[in-house]
Amino acid sequence: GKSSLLSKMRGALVGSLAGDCLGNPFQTKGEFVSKSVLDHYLIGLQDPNLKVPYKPYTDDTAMTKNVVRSLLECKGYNPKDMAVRFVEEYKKDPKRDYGERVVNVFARLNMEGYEDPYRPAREQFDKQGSFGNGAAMRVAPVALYFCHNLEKCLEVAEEQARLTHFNWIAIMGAVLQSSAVFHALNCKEGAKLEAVEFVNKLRESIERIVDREEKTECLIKTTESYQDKLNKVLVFLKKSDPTPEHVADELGNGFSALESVHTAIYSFLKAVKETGDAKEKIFCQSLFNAIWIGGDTDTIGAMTGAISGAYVGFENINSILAAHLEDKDTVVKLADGIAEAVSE
Ligand code: 8NA
Ligand code: MG
Ligand code: MG
Ligand code: MG
Repeated sequence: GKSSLLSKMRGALVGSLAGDCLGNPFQTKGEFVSKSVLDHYLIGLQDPNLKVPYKPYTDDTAMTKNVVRSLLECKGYNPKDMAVRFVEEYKKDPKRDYGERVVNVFARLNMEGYEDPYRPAREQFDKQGSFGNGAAMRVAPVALYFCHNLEKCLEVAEEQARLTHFNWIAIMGAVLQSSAVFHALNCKEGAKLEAVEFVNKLRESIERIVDREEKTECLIKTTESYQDKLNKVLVFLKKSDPTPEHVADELGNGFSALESVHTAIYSFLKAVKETGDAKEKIFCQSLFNAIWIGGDTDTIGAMTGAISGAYVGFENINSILAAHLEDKDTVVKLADGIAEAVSE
């Protein structure tokens, strides 16, 4: 019903915020955090007596908020408006750990006056475009806004990616992540989530996008890599105790979209399996899984949190934990704005 949709939308955006804020302190280059340290951290944040400064968000949330604002203000996708919002947000508040090279796209957009908002991204990296996960990390609101229309969700996920990321790897990552959030949001209440079924839906989304596009060598290669890795997600879900090193090696934990989106999907599905699909446990467990794998923990955390939050709903995200997140109330209001827009 209407209230469950609202709860799932809040869950998705607060979930993404939580993954960003809580994953951020654990970004690593090589070392992994121990299970007990991470457990202690996440359990501690659910203690009502703990007084600590709020956990700040990073680029992931800064951009996600502006995807929402643009969709709401324009009543749909408007490339120029969204590009302007990304740039103005960055100018207002640049110290949010943006990707090293995406800031060059912002500078060129600003300089060129948004005449063609896709051009700066297209010309980056010798016209190969960025393969970073920056287009996937911010895409959750697209799945929320187009929650009744998968075709449109995937199309806008693809288009918004191109504002900053022209490489198929980055675009496909945004498509895959949008599909994961879409299907988590649209899971029927009470129905058990089957990993194989969920992954098959993600495969179909990738194929839908490929069907509409010119079959360049790059697209074919990227698609194969994405589908192969979805297989690996299922293989890893069957393993009893994979080490974080092993998961990082095989599924990835880096800032390429192909090294991170699958890891977020795996972190979510693993939590569903580990908790026996117990909604009140899934969210925290999924963040645990994501952060434990190390590397780009804020972004993999944000993507994992968006999927699992959309699945379990806001009431299954611990409210004491949520109170530690910078700007949580703003994010809740943005989710409510989308819920209102889609029910009109
Ligand atoms: P991006 O487009 O700058 O790409 C991220 C990184 O990937 C950059 O260092 C690029 O140089 C590299 N890269 C991307 N495409 C190519 C290519 N075709 N050839 C060679 N190198 C390439 O930024 P983004 O928006 O995709 O980045 C998202 C990630 O960066 C997220 O993890 C986000 O949180 C942020 N991040 C920031 C920091 C920080 O401390 N500033 C640390 C980690 C991640
Ligand atoms: Mg970040
Ligand atoms: Mg960061
Ligand atoms: Mg990151």
